[in-house]
Amino acid sequence: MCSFLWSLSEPLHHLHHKMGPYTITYFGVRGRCGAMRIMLADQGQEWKEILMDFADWTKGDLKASCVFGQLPKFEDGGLVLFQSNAILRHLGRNHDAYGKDGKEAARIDMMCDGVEDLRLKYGKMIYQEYDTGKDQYIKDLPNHLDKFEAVMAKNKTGFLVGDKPSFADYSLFEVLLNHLVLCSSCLDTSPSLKSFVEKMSARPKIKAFLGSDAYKKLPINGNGKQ
Ligand SMILES: N[C@@H](CCC(=O)N[C@@H](CS)C(=O)NCC(=O)O)C(=O)O
Repeated sequence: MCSFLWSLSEPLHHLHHKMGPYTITYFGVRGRCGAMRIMLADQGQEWKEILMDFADWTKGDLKASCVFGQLPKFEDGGLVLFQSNAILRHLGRNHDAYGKDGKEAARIDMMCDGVEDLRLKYGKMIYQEYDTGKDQYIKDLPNHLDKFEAVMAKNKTGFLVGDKPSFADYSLFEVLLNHLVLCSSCLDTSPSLKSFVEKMSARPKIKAFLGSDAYKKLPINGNGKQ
């Protein structure tokens, strides 16, 4: 197990410490924490990381204390949360990234669930059928990405819903980064998604985070496939 505090390289007193203290407990991968880490970095929020190695995890003490027996675990002061999308929603509420009203919030939820469907398909391919299913997965990909392209193109602001990033945008952005590693040309026929990824990558705090050792040293997935 190792722990560290993520903050931008600026002196700490220049940061707005808005919420928290936040702690993420997870394995040493991007996995189901990629989106929340990018979101926290972009929001200028510090957080502490506790990275579990699998040997400690299989001893069982932490696992037994987790509501669903799985990580990530997220702590916001005394609030303890599990389920990565519930954590994203909580951060959406805390950091004003959940739409301007109930209707926008409902559409943001819908898009987050759509990203979750893609994340599950991607995870199944990576963990269960990488050798046999990767080529077919890449062939089918335009069919899945088209749906996000249509929403992004229709909204015209560069975000899925409203005119600033919501937690669903961070989740989509992170899943698209992973897909670009899988297939570097996968956004060539999705101009709105391509421009979305370019603009999100260029946001200064995201750029600093994606360029950091803390981010780069973590593999995307637990089995080393990508
Ligand atoms: N739906 C959960 C899935 C959590 C999950 O699958 N966690 C995996 C790692 S990504 C885990 O804890 N595996 C170890 C285990 O099940 O013992 C979420 O989104 O947080």
